[in-house]
Amino acid sequence: MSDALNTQAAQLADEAAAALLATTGEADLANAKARYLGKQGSITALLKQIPTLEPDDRRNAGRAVNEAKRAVEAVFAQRRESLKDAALSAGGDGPVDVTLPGRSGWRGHEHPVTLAWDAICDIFSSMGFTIHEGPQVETEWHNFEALNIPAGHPAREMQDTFYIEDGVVLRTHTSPVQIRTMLQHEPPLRMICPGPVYRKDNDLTHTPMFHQVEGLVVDRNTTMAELKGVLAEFARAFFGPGTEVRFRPSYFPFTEPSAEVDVSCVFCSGSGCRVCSNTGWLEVLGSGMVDPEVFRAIGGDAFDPDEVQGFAFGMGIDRLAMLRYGIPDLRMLFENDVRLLAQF
Ligand code: 2U9
Repeated sequence: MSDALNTQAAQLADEAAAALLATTGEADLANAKARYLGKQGSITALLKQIPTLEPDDRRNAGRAVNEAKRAVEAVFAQRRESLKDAALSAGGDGPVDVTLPGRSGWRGHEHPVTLAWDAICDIFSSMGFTIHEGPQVETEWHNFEALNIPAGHPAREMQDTFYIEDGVVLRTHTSPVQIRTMLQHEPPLRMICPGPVYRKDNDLTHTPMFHQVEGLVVDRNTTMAELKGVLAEFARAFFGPGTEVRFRPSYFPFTEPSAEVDVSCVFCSGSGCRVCSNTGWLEVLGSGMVDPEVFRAIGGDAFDPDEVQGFAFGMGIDRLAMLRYGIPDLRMLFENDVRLLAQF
């Protein structure tokens, strides 16, 4: 009787091992195990027969059936590991580790020019300036004539300006927005106008489209001292409280007197480096008192140059973004390489 049980146990162990090794997945493996070792399993059935045997036979058969059981359990464990490894190396759905942190989704980033644009608008808004935008396709009158840039002026040359048709251009600066605003609003005026502008320029430091922000203040008692105060305040808010400012005489057709504004180098704090060509200063702004000819172009009584004065300024947003965020090459702003953008 015990011999028969021994033989059966050995046969079942072989059969079970083959069945377990032939399984292809976790569920399959669990079913195979249950067929042999589960409550209704065939090896379990042999175990149940042992107490019915004669005492001598019981010991023999018990050893043989338990050996078969252990062998099958070992094959089961081995097969479970190899199925797990295969699933992991196939990248398939191996066992899920619920303690792993979730993968965050891809989020977009604000472009450095947008960040600088918003920072500039915030600073001037806090000083009481309103923000205006206008058309990018402009008449020659709004873009040039009204700004004291008459026909024949070098800025109006075909090689500098994109002409759409006779008398119509892509704006070369945002100044026409101020002209349009003055035609619609009476003084006092305190405004800035950010936006894209276009010039036929394309080299290391120029792109055919770039971004400007210009400002204009018109009131009865506006002075150059206020211009200096506003721009020094802006420079400190944008580049940091330790920023120094200096004004140098300059020339623009639409302002008189005119001044260029330098800030102490944001990289070396004025001690001299490659970025500031060892001068300690960076040129960032143009400015001046509005030329009375510009007010005369607006016409009417509201902007009578004997009654009101104004100051104006202009700067390149792209250049300010490069200085603020330490971007070394202008072209990086227009390539839209996500390795750069993802840092903002
Ligand atoms: C009106 C009257 C005057 C705007 C001004 C500048 C000086 C200036 C440059 C800075 C770098 C352009 O981006 S840039 O190349 N701009 O230097 N702009 S004053 O003056 C105005 C504007 C509008 C009605």
